[in-house]
Amino acid sequence: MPSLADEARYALDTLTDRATELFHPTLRIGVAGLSRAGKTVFISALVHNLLHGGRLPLLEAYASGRIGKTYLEEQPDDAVPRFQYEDHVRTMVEERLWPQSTRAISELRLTIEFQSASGWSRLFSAGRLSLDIVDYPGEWLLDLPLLDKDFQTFSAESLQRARLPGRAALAGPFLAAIDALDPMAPADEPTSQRLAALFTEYLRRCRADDKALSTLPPGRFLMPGDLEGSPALTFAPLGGSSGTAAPPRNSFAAVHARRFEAYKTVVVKPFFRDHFARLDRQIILIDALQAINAGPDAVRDLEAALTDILACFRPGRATWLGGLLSRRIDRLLVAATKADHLHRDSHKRLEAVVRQIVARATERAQFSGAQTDVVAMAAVRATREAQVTEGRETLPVIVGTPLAGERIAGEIFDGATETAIFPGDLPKDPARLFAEGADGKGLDPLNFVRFRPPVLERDDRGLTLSLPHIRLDRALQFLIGDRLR
Ligand SMILES: Nc1nc2c(ncn2[C@@H]2O[C@H](COP(=O)(O)OP(=O)(O)OP(=O)(O)O)[C@@H](O)[C@H]2O)c(=O)[nH]1
Ligand SMILES: [Mg+2]
Repeated sequence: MPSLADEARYALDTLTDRATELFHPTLRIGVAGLSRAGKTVFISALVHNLLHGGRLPLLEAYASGRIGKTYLEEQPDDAVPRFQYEDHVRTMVEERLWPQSTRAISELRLTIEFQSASGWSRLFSAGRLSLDIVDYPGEWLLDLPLLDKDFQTFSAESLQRARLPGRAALAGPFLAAIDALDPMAPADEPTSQRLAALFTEYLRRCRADDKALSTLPPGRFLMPGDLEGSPALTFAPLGGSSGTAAPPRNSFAAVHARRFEAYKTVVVKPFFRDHFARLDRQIILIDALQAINAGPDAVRDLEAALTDILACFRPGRATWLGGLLSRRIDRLLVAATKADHLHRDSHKRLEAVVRQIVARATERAQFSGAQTDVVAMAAVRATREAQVTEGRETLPVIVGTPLAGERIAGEIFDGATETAIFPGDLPKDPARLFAEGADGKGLDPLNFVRFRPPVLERDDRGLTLSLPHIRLDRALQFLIGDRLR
């Protein structure tokens, strides 16, 4: 349960936010996704398209010509790193490379001036809406459920998952160490460090590209930052004790339990208070294609991660989170990015897969409340579509410039040559991607290479046009459209 002081502080924060909101309408949008999901590219493309008059026919206010000036402004939080928009765009547009991985939270304020659609509101003043866009790792979201768990529950759940078929092989050395340990024995630091290192290594292996399993908490173990080596990050889930007696002081069980609580205090609660509890809208980016390609284990795992995430957005009243979440997120979008890796014919199927993953997660998390939608999109479209005729067959292909070093069927690309690739099809029936016990047999793996960002076209005056995308405008309409009326 939260302490009274905590609660008073959150209430005050919310009040302050609301008061400012009266004079200066703002919308705080959280952009989350596991690492490499496409957050940085998404935010950069969104801002670039709004600033540079991109093609956004599905954003109603924009299509009907009601958007006036759009500009970047000083962000509201002085202690949060600024989202380095200009650098990211320069990398993509000038170097045609993708931005560097960003491992922490960052923020950017974009202000939109618009004409209200109703004559009545227009009478008073032109509308103005500031978007505070917050980029934060999805790993931090997965930590939130820890707030309602004690060390024993955390341990039991973690070990149970580690023994699942898809993970057991990756967890081997860690599980062996846990099985050999007596949690009631007096703790010693080298052993604790070794257990934490084995546990971290197991979490890291799950994230490796070919496995594509979703991350398990604690999220900060894979991105420790300046907490690296601190006690709050030097623990591991332990096997159960025999009997119910409290573990002896200074035993492994007692020390690790204390550190687990410290992790919640120094890592999870500040994130919740300073960032999560202040969001109005949320987009969750998922790399569904990577999971699909890795097989049913990875797809089910992604679904489990989404279930945990959705539970954070609608926690029960009696829980730590539920007691404090006064400002509820009212719109939540789950977006599969990188749809430009598929031909248009498969986009609807990709969306169907994501819809199914989200539906199952929603049901399991007993999530309701926020308006939810899903979209298959590409924040930056790196390919175009074409047809290739082989003998009598015509194949739908995508054309782009693979990054230097990418390979398909033994061919290694040089980063300069344009290539047509037949990406393959998603199955008509999404259920095939989940099939329990299946290893994806019968499904041809999709052909993936990472492409370079596209060459930007120039208009008559030689100005570069905005970054091309797929359905970014639909995502925007869902996230902010109602506030531009
Ligand atoms: N083709 C294509 N590739 C994309 C797109 N978005 C992201 N990518 C690829 O995905 C990679 C990761 O994208 P980022 O935006 O850096 O992902 P992130 O979620 O910010 O990752 P971290 O900062 O590491 O957490 C990029 O380097 C691209 O290779 C897209 O819209 N189209
Ligand atoms: Mg990033």
